[in-house]
Amino acid sequence: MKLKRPATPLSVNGDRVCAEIQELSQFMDGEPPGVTRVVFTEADRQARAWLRAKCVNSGLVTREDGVGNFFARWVGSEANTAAVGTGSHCDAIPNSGVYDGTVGVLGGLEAIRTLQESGFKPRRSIELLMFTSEEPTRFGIGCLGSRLLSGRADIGSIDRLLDGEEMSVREAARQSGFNGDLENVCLSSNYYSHFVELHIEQGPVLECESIPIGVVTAIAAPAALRIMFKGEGGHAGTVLMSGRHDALTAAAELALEVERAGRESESADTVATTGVFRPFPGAVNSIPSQCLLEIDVRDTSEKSRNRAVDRIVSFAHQVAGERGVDVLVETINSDPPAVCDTSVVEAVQASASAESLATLDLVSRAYHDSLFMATLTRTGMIFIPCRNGISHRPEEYATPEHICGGVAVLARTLAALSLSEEEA
Ligand code: HGY
Ligand code: MN
Ligand code: MN
Repeated sequence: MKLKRPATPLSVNGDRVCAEIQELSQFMDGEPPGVTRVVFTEADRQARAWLRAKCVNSGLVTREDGVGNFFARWVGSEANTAAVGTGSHCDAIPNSGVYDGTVGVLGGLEAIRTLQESGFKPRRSIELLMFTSEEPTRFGIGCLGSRLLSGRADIGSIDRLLDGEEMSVREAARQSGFNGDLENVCLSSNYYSHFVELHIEQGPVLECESIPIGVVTAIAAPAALRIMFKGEGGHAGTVLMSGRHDALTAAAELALEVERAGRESESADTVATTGVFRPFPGAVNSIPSQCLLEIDVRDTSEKSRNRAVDRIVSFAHQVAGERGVDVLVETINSDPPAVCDTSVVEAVQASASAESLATLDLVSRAYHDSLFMATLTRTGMIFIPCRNGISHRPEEYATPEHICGGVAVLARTLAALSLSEEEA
């Protein structure tokens, strides 16, 4: 597809966008240096208000849906044709970094302002999104907002999700000023013609190869399990070893099997992690009567991912039988991988060459809201390097130069897609 290129030269205001990324990080729960910003907390509400004001100041038309997905639209000359979307998330897992998600939200705003300031006139509207709850921190499932928005979420199962205080998604959304109407979050299939997300790579490849722009070709398939072992518990001093049904030791065996399932997979892309391990009651002189594990399994191939999941689940039942404990297995999510759309991939590559920036095609091992936007419209992602590939940690860092390069490529891509004739 030949894309018309915006004729105008672009200059990104790097000081502005980098200052805003730092400014946004001040809205946090907990203490620095790590950033924690859980969905629908006070820090999240402050960050949303701050972003909304920025977008209104840039002349964008803003709105929020029932679950808090935020939209800021630069209306194009053909306001009724399918728009071009860009954006990411601002929520942050506990004790994490400044750049995960925010580079895509504030980089998207900067790309729009760069185009505005260059005199570019969009044909299709260009719309910035900030998705609600990309991280699984509060409700246990990732990409909550984009799942609903793309129609990939079963509303009944979303209604059954409860946070640590037994609060539902709807109730928490209402407490943050949204109407909690989940039924009307889903967008029609012709709402967007394309979607592009700018994000830090969250891995080491671009930095190792000294390449400033990653062109994402696919997004790995994530699955998450919640497994609860229930034993008898009892007094640590009076219950002899032979009579024990210890939930924690069963869980410990499973956690090591999770690691083996990742390591021994026939696919080098399989990763398996026990991220949550919670014994109960957690007293030194009490044999754990329960132990909860939350397990994250991914691969670029859904088949390999499912093979690892099946191995973990059957081991859980086996070890429960051997140790005389009960086990409950729940699948939190099991999502297919996404393949990025060739027209968006081409647009990103052409934009990077217009900026004389080298590119590398790569697969995203992290999941993103683009995983679900890809089920709604033509979708692609632009990665920039992050230092030592570190993410989800306070040391997460992206240089101003790489941020500006990513924004410039995003701006050109949005401009080109806004002028494209491709139907939604
Ligand atoms: O877990 C992920 O892949 C994303 O960073 N939420
Ligand atoms: Mn993340
Ligand atoms: Mn992210």
